[in-house]
Amino acid sequence: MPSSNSGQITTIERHILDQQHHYPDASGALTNLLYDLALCGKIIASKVIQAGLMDVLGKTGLQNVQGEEVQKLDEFADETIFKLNDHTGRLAVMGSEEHDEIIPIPKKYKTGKYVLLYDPLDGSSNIDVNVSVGSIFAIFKRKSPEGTPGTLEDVLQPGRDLVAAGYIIYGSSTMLVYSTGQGVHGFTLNRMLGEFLLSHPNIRTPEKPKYYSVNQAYEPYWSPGVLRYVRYLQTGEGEPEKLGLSLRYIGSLVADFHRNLLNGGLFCYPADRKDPKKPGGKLRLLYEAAPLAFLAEQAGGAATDGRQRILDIAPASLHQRVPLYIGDKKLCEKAEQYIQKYDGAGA
Ligand code: P6P
Repeated sequence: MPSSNSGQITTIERHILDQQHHYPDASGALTNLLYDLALCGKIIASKVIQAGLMDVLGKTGLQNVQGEEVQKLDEFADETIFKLNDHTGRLAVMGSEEHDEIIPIPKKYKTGKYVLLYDPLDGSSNIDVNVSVGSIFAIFKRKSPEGTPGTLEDVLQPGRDLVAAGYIIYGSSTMLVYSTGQGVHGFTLNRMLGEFLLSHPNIRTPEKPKYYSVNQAYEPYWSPGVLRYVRYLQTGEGEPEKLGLSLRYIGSLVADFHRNLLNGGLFCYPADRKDPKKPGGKLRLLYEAAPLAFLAEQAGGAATDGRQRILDIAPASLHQRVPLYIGDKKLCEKAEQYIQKYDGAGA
């Protein structure tokens, strides 16, 4: 249950500023970048809640780099995040699920010391049926020299080097959940005030998981290790007692992740043989798996691709996909054990 935080009212701005005190050499750029992302969340939320009323439903007739139909809200969210961040002088470069290549800062603006990666509206196929969707962001420090245009190398960093990550979930309420490496904190948007207020300080994922989340329809395409692992999630084989997990799968990553973060559970999108073009599963490393893995670990959980820690994976490309097992730490470890045992050393 969200904490009343002993009656105190803490806005996200105040909280971000307080977080800055942990970094004596902080210039305030990261603080302001997080403010700007909170504002993006408010703007996108204002459109998402009207989705049924305004001409923002339906398709644009365009396809994104993933070959997926681009929903109008996808475009709006992508443009909002870009336009609020391209001129601030805080970023060296951006990367978005909606753009094939990295997005340079327009030449007329100064570049800054941070790199922003984002999935502007993940799960957008659910918008028309009123299922919660989310924006995911990941922030690195640039590696290329200050004052020069950002590069692909600035973007292709392992998640362990993240300085901040978070998501905004547009559901029954709009929440922003973020971490700068000092724990995970959740804020709920008070629409009257137009403020994100601290509602979930220091989120820790529960010791006892309640749910497992997987698209069971892909079972015919899983490896022996994955099959045995999912069977373990269902039966608790080898454990002194049943795991007692329920299956919950919304098909919207942020919604599935958020529920499991708060109530305890394991989300997985394993590698499968369903689509030869996506042998590593569907989810992307840089702006989905890695930022959520950062949060999961900060909240006492874990995230693996079935063989290694997500945060240790060095990205080879902007839209690289990875299998993802994320949430309860013990269940993540079990995934690696089953895959190691039944699929061998593998690639
Ligand atoms: P599937 C939504 O399209 C998404 O990218 C994630 O939000 C979600 O977890 C996943 O795809 C669902 O994929 O193959 O189960 O429909």
